[in-house]
Amino acid sequence: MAQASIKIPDLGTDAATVIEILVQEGQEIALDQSLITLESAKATMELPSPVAGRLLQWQLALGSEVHQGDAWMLVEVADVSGSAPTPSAAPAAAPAAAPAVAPAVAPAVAPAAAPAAAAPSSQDEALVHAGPAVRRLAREMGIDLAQVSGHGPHARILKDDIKAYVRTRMQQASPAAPVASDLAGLLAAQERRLRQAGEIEFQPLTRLQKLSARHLVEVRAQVVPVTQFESADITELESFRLQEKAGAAAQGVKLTLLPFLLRALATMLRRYPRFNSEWRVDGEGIWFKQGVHIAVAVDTEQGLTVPVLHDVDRLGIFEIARQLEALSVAAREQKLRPADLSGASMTISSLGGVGGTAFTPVVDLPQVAILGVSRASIQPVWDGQSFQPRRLLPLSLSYDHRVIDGALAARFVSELAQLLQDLRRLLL
Ligand code: CAO
Repeated sequence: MAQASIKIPDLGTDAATVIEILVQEGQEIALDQSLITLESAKATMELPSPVAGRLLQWQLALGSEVHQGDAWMLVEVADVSGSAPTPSAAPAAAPAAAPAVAPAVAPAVAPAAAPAAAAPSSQDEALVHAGPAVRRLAREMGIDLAQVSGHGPHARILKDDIKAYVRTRMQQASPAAPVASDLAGLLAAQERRLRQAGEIEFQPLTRLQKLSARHLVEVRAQVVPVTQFESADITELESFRLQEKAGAAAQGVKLTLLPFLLRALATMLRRYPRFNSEWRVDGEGIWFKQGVHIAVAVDTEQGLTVPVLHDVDRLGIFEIARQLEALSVAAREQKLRPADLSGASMTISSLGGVGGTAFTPVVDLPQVAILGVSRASIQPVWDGQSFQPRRLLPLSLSYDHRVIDGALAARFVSELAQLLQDLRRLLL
């Protein structure tokens, strides 16, 4: 028997908040047993135990914000392989849930002041990963480092993260906002203005919605978005799908259009590596990724989540359909695991089941592109002699113009449309 201090693994996201603790100290825990529930900007997920043994002590608390590498728990284990035992337990993560979601504003960059509850605490500051130069810069600019998301290795905060944070705060500080000395003043002014127009009702956001709002604002401050539209003739694809649908159902597979899109997109990511890349945070270059992993936006009661299908380029359509179904059920039941949320090359956001002719999806940093899919419909298409009824699928490709230029994006999406028009091209 040995004691091991277990650290938080890669969560597939910068930070997450502990919203549920499922096991008591002193209890026996099994390998892969869900121990805590976390909520990040991407999803709610359960964190499974990497070891079997007896839980001696939690090293985090309900409401804590945790990152990869933070202390998680002390466990008495028979076999510590795969974990990182340390004789002295690391301190529990600081309870940072409130500052993580509260709109704290650094006085140096915005006219509005931070609420007292979100004032920088020296404990939070001490726990963040940042080098001396970055800490000095933050001090000079009056920025609370605990409020900044790090994008370096192990979520380390870089100078670029500070610059992005400042840009975000400046954009949030709307010049049209009422002048008030504190958040309470801003809230009161907003409510007064709203009441002048009649009855109002306040509805709180879920934690997932608050976190994803914060993430979206960060994305807007960094990505340079452009959207390229295309339509794919899926007449043959749709008749093939309908022909195979009953056979698939007999094997327990729900064969919708999406698995075909995922497979075609995976082929495109192999052919166009730039779409499977990531902007290096210092702005000096681009990282290219090897694996082809595609995230799919899934609508849940708590908000939008984006589980990831891994190695899609190596999977058949039925297997993709099976995994997609399993992931969307897990997302809706809040049973996603960190591995289900990490490593996406690109995202597909399909509104085809809902409607609409086109939209401009938001690139989900650190990815560089996202494919939006709207509802297919039958349209008259000129074949040189007459109009033919063809089923056209609207595609909206948003991309980060820092990494991808317009001609490349246009080529990418038109070749994708060709693939969907004739699936035999997947073999080429
Ligand atoms: N055009 C026409 N029909 C479409 C279509 C499209 N673009 N996309 C799907 N369909 C069809 C499917 O083929 C299926 O048809 P059948 O009933 O004949 O088999 C039907 O619509 C229902 O599909 P579905 O929505 O149940 O399944 P899916 O695989 O297409 O999508 C999932 C799965 C999880 C992505 C979906 O349930 C979902 O959550 N969509 C919302 C995603 C979202 O909110 N995105 C917005 C993000 S930006 O805020």
